[in-house]
Amino acid sequence: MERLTIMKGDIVKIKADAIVNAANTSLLGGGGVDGAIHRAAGEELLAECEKLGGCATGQAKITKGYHLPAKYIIHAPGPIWRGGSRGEADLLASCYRSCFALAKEYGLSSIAFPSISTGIYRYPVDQASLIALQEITSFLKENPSFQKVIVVCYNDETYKAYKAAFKTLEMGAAAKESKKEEKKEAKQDHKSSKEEKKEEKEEKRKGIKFHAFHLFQGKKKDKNRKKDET
Ligand code: AR6
Repeated sequence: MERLTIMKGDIVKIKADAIVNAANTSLLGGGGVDGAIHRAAGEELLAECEKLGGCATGQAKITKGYHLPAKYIIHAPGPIWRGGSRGEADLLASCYRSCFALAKEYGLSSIAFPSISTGIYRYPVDQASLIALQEITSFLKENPSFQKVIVVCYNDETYKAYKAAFKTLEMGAAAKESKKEEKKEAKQDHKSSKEEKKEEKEEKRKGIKFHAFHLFQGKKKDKNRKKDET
């Protein structure tokens, strides 16, 4: 089973242990995916959210899923895009990490994400998708028992951006892997040439010994011959 799925669809229909809501810091609902989740989950969701006291950007809080097929909703306010130099990338990565921390704390094994911050908060989706997938793939790598992460893209543009980002990351990983292999081979070459040199040295040493032995034997014979002559 593929542990990461990128699909087009509506996140409120996804049956997973948790779906993530691209919320705002009040946690009291809004437009976009937040509005859709509150409508589908029902009024009880707002009642629970009112007790949470908001949530900082980059952090996450969890509620029940109420009328959703998902058991839980993890609410994560993403950063508003302000040009990219106001810590947006770190805050967005932190959203994903905070969601995963809650998923682990609650013993969940499947989670669905929307593309946090790339709607009303205007984060460029080509950049946001790379950050999202980087966080997701490294979490999956570090948590082999976690079963499934689904990225639910609401429109074509988002879906294409995530597919492209996935390819970019895959190529990056492949390049890293082949560099590692090259380094390993070079190390082995170096080692074997070292071994060859050692063997050569050993051969030479033996050769010298052999030569010395013969020289010695020759001298001994000469001496004996001289002795006989006298
Ligand atoms: N399923 C999956 N994705 C969806 C859905 C859906 N049903 N509906 C929209 N999207 P946005 P943000 C996509 O604006 O940018 C709210 O008012 C959408 O196409 O929902 O983080 C909050 O209260 C886009 O790709 O969230 C905050 O004030 C992605 O979800 C603010 O918006 C995120 O778009 C948060 O803005």
